[in-house]
Amino acid sequence: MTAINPVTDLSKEGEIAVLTLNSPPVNALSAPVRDGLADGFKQAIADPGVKAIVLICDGKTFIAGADISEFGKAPKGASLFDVQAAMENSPKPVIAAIHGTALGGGLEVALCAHYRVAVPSARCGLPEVNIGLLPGAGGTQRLPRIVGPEAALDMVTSGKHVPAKKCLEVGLIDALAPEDGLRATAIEFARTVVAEKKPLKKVRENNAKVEAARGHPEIFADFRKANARKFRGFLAPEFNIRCIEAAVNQPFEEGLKTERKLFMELMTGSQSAAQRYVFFAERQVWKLPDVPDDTPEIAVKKVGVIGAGTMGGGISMNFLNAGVPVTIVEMKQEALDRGLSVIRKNYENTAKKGRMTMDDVEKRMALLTGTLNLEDLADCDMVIEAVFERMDIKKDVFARLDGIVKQGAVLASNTSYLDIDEIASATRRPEFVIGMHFFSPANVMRLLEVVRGAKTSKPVISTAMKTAKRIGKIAALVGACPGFVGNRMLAQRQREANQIVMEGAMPWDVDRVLYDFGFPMGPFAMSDLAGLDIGWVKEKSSSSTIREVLCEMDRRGQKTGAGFYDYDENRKASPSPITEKIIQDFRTKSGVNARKVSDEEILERCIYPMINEGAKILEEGKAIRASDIDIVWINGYGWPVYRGGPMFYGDLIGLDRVLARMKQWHAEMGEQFKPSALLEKLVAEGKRFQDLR
Ligand code: T1G
Repeated sequence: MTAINPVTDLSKEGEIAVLTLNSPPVNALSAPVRDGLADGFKQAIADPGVKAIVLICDGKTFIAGADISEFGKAPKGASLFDVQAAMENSPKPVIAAIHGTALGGGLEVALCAHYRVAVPSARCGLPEVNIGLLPGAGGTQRLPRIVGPEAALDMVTSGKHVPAKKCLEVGLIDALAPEDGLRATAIEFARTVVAEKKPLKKVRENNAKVEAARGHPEIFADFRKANARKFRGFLAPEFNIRCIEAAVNQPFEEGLKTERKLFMELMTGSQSAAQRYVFFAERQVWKLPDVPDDTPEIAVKKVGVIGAGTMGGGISMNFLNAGVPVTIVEMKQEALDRGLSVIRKNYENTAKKGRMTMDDVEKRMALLTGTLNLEDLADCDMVIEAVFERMDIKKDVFARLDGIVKQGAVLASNTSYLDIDEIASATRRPEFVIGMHFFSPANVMRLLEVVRGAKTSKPVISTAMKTAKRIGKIAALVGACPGFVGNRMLAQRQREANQIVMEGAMPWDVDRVLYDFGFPMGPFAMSDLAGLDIGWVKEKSSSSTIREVLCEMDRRGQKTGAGFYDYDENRKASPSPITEKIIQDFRTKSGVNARKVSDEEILERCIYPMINEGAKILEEGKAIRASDIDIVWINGYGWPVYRGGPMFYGDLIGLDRVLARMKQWHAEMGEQFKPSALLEKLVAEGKRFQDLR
């Protein structure tokens, strides 16, 4: 065995050379890996004793793509294209042996081999679209030549990881190897290719499928139409489609040029920069500076949920989906029955859509127990309370839990706003109390805000975070403060959205600006969806806000067919002349002279105070890092991922610009715009949130 470089070895099994990469964690195509491949292939091809070459990786996976951390930096090392050319034009058969994931540049390298062998658990994909890019090493030209343009469109715009068995069916791989026999099988395969003088298959010459699609532009028109809503705002999906179009309509080399040009446009753009930032932010969020990974964890084998309403039901489903038994508690039999039947109905609907079997439904329901007795939670390892959002009720529940649940169990509250420390003070074990703030619908929304109290212990924090990962959530650890991270910043936006309407804009103007920015829905349409009467008490209503006036007129949102908007029978929203009149009357009553509020001002007034509040959250230590705040907003509040999150966006547009506006509004409109000290400091030092470590 010869060490080509620290991450590449070359060994020989008789006449078969085996080039082995070993660059943890995922054998990404870093400069050393590219150098190793270039030198390794050169040596193997030049070695007269070598008749074929097997490329294989040590560690948990085959090459998982280009090294994303190298993007945007000065290029070093061998060119990937040269490595691919050496493989494809090798006079000796090259076989790629795949385990784990062959993704992005990794699959593109494998597609330059003449044959591919994989273990059944392997998966292949071109997920570059998930980081705002496209396969930039020939993937958009070679993939459709194997799987056809339609399947290629689906793979490059979804970024899905295709299981090896499916890859075999569609011709992406040529043979399967036993899970524990990849290396031996690949070497044997190579020997067969040599012995039987099998052709050196170059994917680039495989034109049948792309030629068959020539003259059928409807393939692309239909695909664009079918996915317009899903791809809204993103550049990368459209650029990927254009590359597949080029594969159909242009000769291979021309198609490669088109791919290169479009790749560089995305690579140098802000969307991919944002999505690459989010890629690493989603991995950073789990790293807790003062709670090391090896912190002891409480084993969670049985979970209790208090409240079988919308949140309690959704929370329970997460655990049932993960195979964890749940006992759900309600006060009244009727409410319990309703809660249990909603959970079953949700599962049955999923089964109807073919996303699970009825057997799966029954398996999950068999793990669920309903009860009216809180005492039935005594042996739970974790209890999550999802009762009415009132402090007195929460404290009463926690005081009772304290007397019932076994010592050492995690006592969690799903409060979305209230003080975790005060809730914990109702028990004699505040160190076991933590906030686990789910987002509605709790079985769908990916985000979990894990709220550490002043006394919450590290094992409890570690348990909550690891439990979040176990139930498929992305969790951000945040500090206890009103509204935590998400709702605290949301309050800034809601306040300004309402204020801007008072000053002259209409709710649908504000919603349009935020919708065009990339949010799935604006604040007023969202309020209509949630219901304008949340927290509204009819008896106490005094027409003191536009929202109160709407509720008093029974315009409580979509559910009453009218709110800020009017809704038709299909719940399609349209600006309402009634609401417009209410707002104008309200301004007159409040002595406000309406003025034209520009779209630019609407956007800045809604977003900049959020960024400023995010800075305050960081300076108070209520979030570990700025990118955690971005993870909260992207996964819990619909912030468009291609804008990286509010803190990344602040860095992108320039914190000096945000500060200047905050100072202007502070002077013009008051304390609510007081700039964060951290924001002032970063601007003074010419730094960004991303520079904070
Ligand atoms: N580059 C750099 N670092 C990477 C990486 C990559 N491609 N993939 C993973 N890591 C790091 C990650 O940050 C983490 O680091 C550790 O590896 C483990 O990752 C020319 C342009 C492979 C399915 O998009 O999807 O090729 O936090 O926690 O859950 O066309 O990682 O430990 O310090 O995610 O087991 C295309 C990205 C690149 C695949 C493994 N490839 N990676 O998941 O581990 S663009 C991708 C993944 C490209 C070419 C183009 C997943 C995984 P740390 P992890 P995992």
